Amino acid sequence: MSDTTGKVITCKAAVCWGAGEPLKLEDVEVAPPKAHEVRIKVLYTGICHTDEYTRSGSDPEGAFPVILGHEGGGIVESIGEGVTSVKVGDHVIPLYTAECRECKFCKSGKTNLCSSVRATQGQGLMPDKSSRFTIKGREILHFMGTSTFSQYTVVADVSVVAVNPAAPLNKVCLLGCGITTGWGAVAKQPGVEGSNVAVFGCGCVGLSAINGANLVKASRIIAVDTNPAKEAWAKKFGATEFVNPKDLPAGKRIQDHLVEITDGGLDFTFDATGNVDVMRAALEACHKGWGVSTVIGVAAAGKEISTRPFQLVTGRVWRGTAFGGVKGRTELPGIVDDYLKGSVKVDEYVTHEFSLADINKGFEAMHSGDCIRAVVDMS
Ligand code: NAD
Ligand code: DAO
Ligand code: ZN
Repeated sequence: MSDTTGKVITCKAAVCWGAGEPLKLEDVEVAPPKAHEVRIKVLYTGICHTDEYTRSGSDPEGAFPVILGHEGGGIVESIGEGVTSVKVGDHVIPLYTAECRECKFCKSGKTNLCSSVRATQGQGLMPDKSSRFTIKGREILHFMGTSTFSQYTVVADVSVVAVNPAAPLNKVCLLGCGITTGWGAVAKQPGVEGSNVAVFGCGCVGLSAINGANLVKASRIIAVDTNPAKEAWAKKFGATEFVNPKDLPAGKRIQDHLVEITDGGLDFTFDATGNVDVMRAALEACHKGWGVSTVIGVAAAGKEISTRPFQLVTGRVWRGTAFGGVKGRTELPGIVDDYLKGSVKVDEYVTHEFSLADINKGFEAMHSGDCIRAVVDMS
């Protein structure tokens, strides 16, 4: 038991007060965890596009004021009554995709989505419909059930997993979203071994999908990105080829080019751009009869996907995945161990590091085109 157990902790947090505003460093009060809740001292957090999506006001359902952040790593400071999933002192990763192991979804064996805290998480609240964050008595909302842009955060016990303490948290915090998402989307997709694969978008998520395709021994891994600087990145992560759609002859569509160079199309394609036109191209680049295209990217509000239905009638499959289909509490410790053994890349994604005071520079870096992931030191 620490000397802060049961007490309100006042600490620094980067608060988003409104859409489009830079985050503001504030003294925030963090209440002790209630039953089935865990208070975590956050040591590091990555910045991911979903944080920016809400900060910039692109999410029409984004609510303020809020403490963003969902790619974190820290140490359990205290636990509420009934918590058995973690203990004080554990090194943990908060999970924006909970795993209760009791709901219809968890028990289905068909999905990693979990309904246990879904409704309140979407409202920026803890399961009892209240917040643990205040500033001078004013309630501040949680985000994605994680809020890792605070030096202390409170999460539901189903939304956190203990990992090997030998793993550096300034790296494995990234397994809380982007890396696990890309890796899982490929590694958990049956049939990729020996197949040809195209990954559209070579950011953190796409590079991780490429790494996953390499690990499961896909025969051909074609990376597609409009940024020429991503060729070197893609090849470093295992791509066998790189195509920049901008280099194609005028009027030539990327899907037609890919179908030509693969004798009819890809066995598997993955969208890691969030662009709905790219999602269509990824589907239409699939081989007739069996090609499977997975949407990983999150599209801007109001966007819709389309293709000719004949693309599906003729045997292509269009699917999607959240958090790579990974069940966080069950599978993330093993992924951390695979990282420690050297099979899953993590360190390689960290291109920028910032202090909490400079967290807004991390958001600027994300728009620069040369940032794969920025990690923020929360101390
Ligand atoms: P990122 O911005 O770092 O990478 C996107 C890449 O796509 C960039 O390299 C960019 O140059 C490239 N790109 C942009 N337009 C393109 C085009 N027309 N053709 C080819 N390449 C193009 O983003 P990221 O962090 O890798 O995330 C990728 C997407 O995945 C985002 O939409 C993000 O919101 C989403 N995401 C989804 C999940 C999930 O669970 N499904 C989890 C994390 C992130
Ligand atoms: O269970 O209904 C649900 C929603 C689950 C949300 C999954 C979020 C997937 C996209 C996350 C984007 C990046 C963090
Ligand atoms: Zn569940």
